[in-house]
Amino acid sequence: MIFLNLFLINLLTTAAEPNSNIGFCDVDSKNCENHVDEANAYKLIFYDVNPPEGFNLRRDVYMRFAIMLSDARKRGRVDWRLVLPPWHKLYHWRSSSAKSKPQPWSSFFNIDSLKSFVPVMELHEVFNDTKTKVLEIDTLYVLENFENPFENGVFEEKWQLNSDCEYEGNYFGYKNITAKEIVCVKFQGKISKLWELILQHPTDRKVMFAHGEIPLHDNYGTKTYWECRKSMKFNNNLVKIAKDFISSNLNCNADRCLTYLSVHWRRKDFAYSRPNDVPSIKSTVQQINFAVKKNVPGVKRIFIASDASTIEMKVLEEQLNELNYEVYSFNPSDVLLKEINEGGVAIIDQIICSHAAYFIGTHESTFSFRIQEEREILGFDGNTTFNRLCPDSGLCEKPSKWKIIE
Ligand SMILES: Nc1nc2c(ncn2[C@@H]2O[C@H](COP(=O)(O)OP(=O)(O)O)[C@@H](O)[C@H]2O)c(=O)[nH]1
Ligand SMILES: *[C@@H]1O[C@H](CO)[C@@H](O)[C@H](O)[C@H]1NC(C)=O
Ligand SMILES: *[C@@H]1O[C@H](CO)[C@@H](O)[C@H](O)[C@H]1NC(C)=O
Ligand SMILES: *[C@@H]1O[C@H](CO)[C@@H](O)[C@H](O)[C@H]1NC(C)=O
Ligand SMILES: [Mg+2]
Repeated sequence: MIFLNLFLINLLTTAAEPNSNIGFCDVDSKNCENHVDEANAYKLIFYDVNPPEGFNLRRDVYMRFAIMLSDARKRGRVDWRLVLPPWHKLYHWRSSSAKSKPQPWSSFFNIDSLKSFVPVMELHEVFNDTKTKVLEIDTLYVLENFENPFENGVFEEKWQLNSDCEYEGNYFGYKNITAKEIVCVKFQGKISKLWELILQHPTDRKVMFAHGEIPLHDNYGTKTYWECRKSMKFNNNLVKIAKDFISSNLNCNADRCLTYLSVHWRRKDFAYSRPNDVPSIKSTVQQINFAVKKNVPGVKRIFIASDASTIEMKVLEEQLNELNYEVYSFNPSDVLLKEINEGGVAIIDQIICSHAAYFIGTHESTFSFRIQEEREILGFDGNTTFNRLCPDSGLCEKPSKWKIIE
């Protein structure tokens, strides 16, 4: 009962806040025809990720923030919106179209679906509601790791203000964003602990976190985790391109296909930074052949998703052809590549891998992890999903099974 009272008080005090804006029209009410100035009616959380991190780790960082906000809403803290950080100059994106302009999330994801889990805003929506020439963040918290996470032998959740440091990011590639105050904070622990920081400055309306990858999930793999994960549907156009490819090349029109095996063959930085986890071409071919014979005998079509060079791909393909397999990969035309860029191509590769009868991933690649989650959502037996390419020799640890919770 005490709990319920607290809950109600919390609900009343926080729910009143957004309405303080004159002329504000409640977004949650359906009879709202005019444009809603969400950026000023709500408080905003922005975040940024360590520049070298790739697309698929960034997807996990998004989930941490989205779940943090969703959990807070359940406790009555409803006056915050999460701003989706545009995708800018990702390390793995080399083409000129991807380099030039920051990309909104709608290029890759279905925004209505993201919003069904938690209210999010694109940065351009925030800009559209900004009356000044420069968007000013009230407080930018630059998160940093503690030097020794296990001080005195234990991992303790904690944070500590730290005077000397700078924001080394570039506000998602925009010159017209600044922060009134930059605060550096050593941080370790669950993401919900960020509220302690936010509440230090109760009048702030725009708060940003740099190094959003440092705070951890409160709980990994829970029901809420999967609700959030399911809401991360891809952009409809990308889904259509992938499904058309599966239908015309891989002879399947179902969600769970029986006609092909898929492989995520991660090369580039993995091939030289983790030689003990990544097989040679010859061993890759043997492992694929063995997996087909053992698990999906009769399958002739192999789909390869990879960041390998054209030469490596050609050698792999020839060796699989010799064993009578038909090899497929998604190669967009220049025009299509310009339209969807490397990010779109990677998502199409992931979608095609997700629908295969059997999937083999790369050890500890977040690109492979996201495919495995997609397959859990599609209802595949885990035995067809949690498989990895092994090194040519030595130990080959089995991948963890992250089973869906309904
Ligand atoms: N198209 C395509 N791109 C890939 C593939 N594997 C890796 N990449 C690219 O390389 C990046 C790898 O970074 P990340 O997403 O962090 O995954 P991780 O490094 O494997 O954990 C991806 O985001 C893609 O841009 C692949 O199979 N297909
Ligand atoms: C941008 O803001 C104006 C009013 O400030 C509004 O009429 C319009 O619908 C907004 N556009 C978008 C895309 O949100
Ligand atoms: C900042 O610059 C971008 C791109 O140049 C523009 O679209 C946006 O409206 C600007 N924001 C503000 C607040 O003026
Ligand atoms: C998956 O594989 C394990 C171990 O080989 C086996 O015990 C289990 O029955 C399999 N599950 C299904 C549904 O085939
Ligand atoms: Mg990476």
